[in-house]
Amino acid sequence: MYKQYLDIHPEVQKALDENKPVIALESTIISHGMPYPQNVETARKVEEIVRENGAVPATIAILNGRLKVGLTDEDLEYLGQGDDILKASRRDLPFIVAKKLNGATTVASTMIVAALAGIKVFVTGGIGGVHRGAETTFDVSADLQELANTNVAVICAGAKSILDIGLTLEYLETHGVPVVGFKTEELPAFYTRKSGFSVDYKADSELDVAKALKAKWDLGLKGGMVIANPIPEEHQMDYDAITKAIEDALVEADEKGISGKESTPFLLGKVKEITKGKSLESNIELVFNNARVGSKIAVELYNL
Ligand code: PSU
Ligand code: MN
Repeated sequence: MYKQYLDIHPEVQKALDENKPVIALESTIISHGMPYPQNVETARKVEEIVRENGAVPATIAILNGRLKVGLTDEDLEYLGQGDDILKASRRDLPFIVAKKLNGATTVASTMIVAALAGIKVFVTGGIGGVHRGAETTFDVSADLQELANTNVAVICAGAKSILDIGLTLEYLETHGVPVVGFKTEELPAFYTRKSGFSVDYKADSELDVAKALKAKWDLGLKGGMVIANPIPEEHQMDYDAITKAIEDALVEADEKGISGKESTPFLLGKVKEITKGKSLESNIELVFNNARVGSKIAVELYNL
């Protein structure tokens, strides 16, 4: 039934048919997570890095209501510049598809479409989580429920401290989602390698992660895994500076009454403004790093 809604790029379909590693990539990071033209440049470069590391990239988005798995260069350009691209999470999919609209997929909806296409590994920058103040706002990203239910591994750079990292970890624990540190005992906090929180397990290699994924899914334990890969030392931000920038951004979001799906894009934009663009540079570098590690994990997984 679902196949009628999917458009899988021929290169991606070929890799899937030949049982070769494919990496899913999201598009909210392009349309709502970074400014133009760095967003499109980053998306292109990430696809290149995935190829260099032995996998086939499949950037996912919704165009004219079609669930696209693998995009053309013009598609990427459109997602980077278009002004009619909705931020599409799980709850948005039905109407965007039925009304033939355009949508950039979040971690949650990228996982959904990846799973429909048979893709097991997904690389991004950061996942959504439990927002600070969620005890009153109830703002908990749908990404967490998706990680609980959908069999796709997500390689990211940890959780940003625009979120309540402690509560995000508690939520993931409740839902049985392993949080794995890639060569680290400490959960990275996106812009920095430090967060003050521990991961559940440290993986020493890509193969370690691949073996754990295989075991999880062989055992019928549904859901994904968070593989947290720290930003490279030379690209991380000063801990105190980024903490202050995030706190100022949160205060402004509160004063302006920003909530719901606008919250994450607003905070990312503000942090970039406050850090005079430095946070964007770090963001781009950590995505490149995740693409390298994620592709190698996929290669190991497909060899098991
Ligand atoms: N974190 C980032 N950049 C992003 C996002 C998160 O550093 O672009 C996006 C991802 O697509 C993620 C979404 O799935 O924000 C979470 O939004 P929400 O909290 O509204 O679920
Ligand atoms: Mn939210």
